[in-house]
Amino acid sequence: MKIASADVIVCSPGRNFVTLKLTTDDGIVGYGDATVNGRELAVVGYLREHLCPLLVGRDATRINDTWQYLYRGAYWRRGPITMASISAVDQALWDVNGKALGVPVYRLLGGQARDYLLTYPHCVGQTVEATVEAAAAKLDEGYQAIRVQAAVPGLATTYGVHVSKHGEDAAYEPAAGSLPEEEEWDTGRYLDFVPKLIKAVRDELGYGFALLHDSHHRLTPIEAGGLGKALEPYRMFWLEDTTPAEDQTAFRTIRAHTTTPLAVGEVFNTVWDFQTLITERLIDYVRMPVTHGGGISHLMRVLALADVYGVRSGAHGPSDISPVGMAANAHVGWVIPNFGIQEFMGYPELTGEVFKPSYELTNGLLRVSDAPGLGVEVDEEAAARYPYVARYLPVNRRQDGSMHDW
Ligand code: GCO
Ligand code: MG
Repeated sequence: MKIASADVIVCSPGRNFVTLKLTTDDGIVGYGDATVNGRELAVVGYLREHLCPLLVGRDATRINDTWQYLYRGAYWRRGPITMASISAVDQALWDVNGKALGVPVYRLLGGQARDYLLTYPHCVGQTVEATVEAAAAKLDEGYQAIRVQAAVPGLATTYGVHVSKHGEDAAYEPAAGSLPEEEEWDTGRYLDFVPKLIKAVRDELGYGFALLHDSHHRLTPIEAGGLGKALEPYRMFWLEDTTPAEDQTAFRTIRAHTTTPLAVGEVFNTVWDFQTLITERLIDYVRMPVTHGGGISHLMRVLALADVYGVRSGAHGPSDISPVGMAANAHVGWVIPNFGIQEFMGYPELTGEVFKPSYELTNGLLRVSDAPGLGVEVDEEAAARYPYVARYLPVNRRQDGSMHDW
């Protein structure tokens, strides 16, 4: 079974997605997600100009060799663009091989290890009261885990807390064609506010569910340690992305000051980003998803290392990872011993016109289907109706006008 063609589909049904399509000489089609939010066309260029020509004619059954060829064989390694591109190839090859054998990908990965995947949605609001209300509504729907974020009082804007008509975080979908929105940031106000928000959620709704919060990489190590400590009474499931992600040693300081469980890695892309964090037991959850972490093959290796050190999975699952990438996350979660939780933010309605996943989300529990491969169909005619739209994520400035970290 040889790869006969490699094509890149770029579409924007509600938001931008980059999808690699591999077709074999016997007509089997496999898909892989390569979406990098706000830098989509860089991945398109990497795939179209540099990887697709290498793929045509290769043996589609040699997933491992192709991975090594694209990673080890390249002089310029790692980085989000390279690893999302390799990931898309890897996902598409697993999809092809599952379909060729008539089995879901999870069967090729060793088979089912659990009956469902616990997921968490986003609960957001402009006030503490509105956020508690949003959280209560999700718990009523049956969710057993929730992430809460609210507008920080005194700041003109707070990332990710605008509620759009779909209940999505509209801040993730800035106006098309515009320059990045400039949001305001003040660490003191944030640190004063978050313990109050989390306390209100526990006081109003109790302790019978997993509670998560995301700091979006904006704190220093000692500030993060202090926040973790302040949140200890509220028994968080995790505190996510406290410090800028480049610095693995920052977690030594954070860990020394708090027992609040820590999650990081949604912007990581290889096992090397986790080497210190995992082997020194500095984190509790690996946020790296299949799409940005070199594919199913590479994420499985990272999670095998994590398992040795008592670290569990918690894959990134925002609406900027396509349903193909979400399915790939789900197949991995289905088979590994150290599954923790899966983020499932949800998608704009239009996304469903292009991507038809067969996984099912019921009462916050995600189940993969027995459809061959990854189990996601892509309607290319529908995709053609929604061409790419330039969109940026927002940036942050402190109140004195200087730039702040993501
Ligand atoms: C999350 C992420 C999102 C990201 C977004 C950027 O935990 O879901 O932090 O909030 O900001 O996916 O592309
Ligand atoms: Mg996050």
